[in-house]
Amino acid sequence: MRPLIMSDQDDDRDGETSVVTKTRTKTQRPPLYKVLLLNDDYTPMEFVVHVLERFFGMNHSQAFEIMLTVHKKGVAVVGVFSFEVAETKVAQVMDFSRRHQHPLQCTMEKE
Ligand code: TYC
Repeated sequence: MRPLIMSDQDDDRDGETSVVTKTRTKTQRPPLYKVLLLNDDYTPMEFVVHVLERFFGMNHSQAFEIMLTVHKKGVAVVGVFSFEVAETKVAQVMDFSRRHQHPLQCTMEKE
């Protein structure tokens, strides 16, 4: 047995005092945006299916299903993206539809 002395707990032989601080950096997730496709009475169903395949990477049966949802309910979320990607998708769909003279509308909203 020997007596408990300071150096057992605190090896402070140089006489300096050190303070350890831990910073917890909160990582902010970037906001996400839903891209919505809207129904109308004139755009052909096959055109909408093609848009969903071409710009949203859906296979034919997924695209057909989502197109029917929009047709029946008026609107559906077709994807969730960062602001820049959502903005690009909306612009691509609107431009493609306009060039084919269809009134198909696509919008985005913050999730
Ligand atoms: N309602 C259209 C029709 O009957 C089809 C359609 C589906 C149009 C989805 C737009 O986003 C849309 N031809």
